Amino acid sequence: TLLKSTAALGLLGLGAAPLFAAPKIKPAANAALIVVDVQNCFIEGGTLPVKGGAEVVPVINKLAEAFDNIVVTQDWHTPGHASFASTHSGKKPFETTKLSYGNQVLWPDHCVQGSDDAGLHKELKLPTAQLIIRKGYHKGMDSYSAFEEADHKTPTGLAGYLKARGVKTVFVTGLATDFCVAWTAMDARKAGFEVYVIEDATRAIDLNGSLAAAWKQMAAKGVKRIQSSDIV
Ligand code: VGL
Ligand code: ZN
Repeated sequence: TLLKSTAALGLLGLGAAPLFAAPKIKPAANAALIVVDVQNCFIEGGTLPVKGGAEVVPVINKLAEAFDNIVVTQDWHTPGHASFASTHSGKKPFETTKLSYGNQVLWPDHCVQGSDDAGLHKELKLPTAQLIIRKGYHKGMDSYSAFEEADHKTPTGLAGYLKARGVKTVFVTGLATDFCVAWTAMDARKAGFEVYVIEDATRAIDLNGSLAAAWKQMAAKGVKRIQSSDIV
């Protein structure tokens, strides 16, 4: 039986880890949790709701207890932002257009600077978070990534901040898996960090297969895909 064989493993000294416990990853002191865009705009009732978006909040609150360093991001657009469909005549949300830096998906107006819609979800509890980084604030350019804007040149300063604080590993959570989480995770790799995405602490938009594509691209760049149960 299973019980007998596990007991036998124990006798053989092969059962050093507690029986049936999930393998644990313990975030080191030089790790940071990045909480991407858990804002009202991306939650049901907001301007660009992500299905199940609110479900990440309790997962992230629990994960936060395991981290000394936490960085929070906010999508923070000007009115009339270049990523808004309403800015481009004849364009509808979820269509694409070509901007100076490349293709841009056009979104409903969302996360406008200073609006309640752009506020952090009120049940997010991150008392030890020390930095809020806002992105997408240049009117003519989007920024899915918390590290650099869509021209792949303009830095937000996050890589420098993390390096100055001795951070080597980042764990990325939040919204949306296939846009801001994925771009943040891939740019973190590019900046030289070890990177984990905690899948059940994210939810996706999944536009035309974007979720599967994002996981594939992240894997190709060495981003590790884990679950919150691997940590807490
Ligand atoms: C995001 C679409 C537009 C995100 C931001 O946070 O993933 N997605 N702006
Ligand atoms: Zn946006």
